[in-house]
Amino acid sequence: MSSELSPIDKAKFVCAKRAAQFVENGMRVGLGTGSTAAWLVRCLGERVRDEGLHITGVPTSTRTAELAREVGIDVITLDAAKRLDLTIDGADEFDGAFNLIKGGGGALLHEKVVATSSDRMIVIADVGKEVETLGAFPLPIEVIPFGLQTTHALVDETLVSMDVLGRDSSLRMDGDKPFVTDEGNHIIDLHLKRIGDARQLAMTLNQLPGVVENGLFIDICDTVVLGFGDGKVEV
Ligand code: ABF
Repeated sequence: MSSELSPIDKAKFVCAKRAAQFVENGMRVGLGTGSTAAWLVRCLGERVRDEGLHITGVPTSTRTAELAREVGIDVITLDAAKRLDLTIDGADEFDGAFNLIKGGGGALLHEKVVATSSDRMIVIADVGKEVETLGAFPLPIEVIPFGLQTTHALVDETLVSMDVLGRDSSLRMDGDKPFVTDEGNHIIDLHLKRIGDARQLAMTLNQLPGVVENGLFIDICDTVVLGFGDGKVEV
């Protein structure tokens, strides 16, 4: 299958396939969202079918839940699973300390709740996601619909005092309407270019009323499985 793929898809496929090997029989596994995580779910489905692997999956989005069921993975809620052995998910950016920007796909809230309920988090990423300093990728924050414009203005004001290079922000749209998350919230993307102190920014953003969560994952991921366009994988 991998020989017909473009280099970027091959990179996503090979890291997902390698990461699927971390999953053992009986595990409760958090299943990420995005195109790389979709490869993971398909690879796990193959193991369920071909090796009789038995796992229960906790999906981080309705999209992932549908795909997991399609490929034969038992799906349960996080509350039913309580604690997870492992979460495997994609990312938009990761740095040398394995801190991440996530949420380009709009599922950051469920992704963070699931990842932090897991004994470990493995990120699967193509090599283009590796950065020296986070921030080139717009940082998503999830905000409640009530007082959306007021919260947006408060976020903009707050950015003025933060150690970042850019300070633009935009409400994520889906056609001519604001994008709606699985929790019925909206997303504001922060165009910061370079985030000097990611830990401080994450804490500050989450203290703003109206902000539910931000896409910075600090000290959550312990392993990155990196895929390259020529099919090479690094763990
Ligand atoms: C999710 O999918 C995210 O949090 C991240 O935004 C995105 C990565 O997408 P892809 O794997 O399609 O590049 O994991």
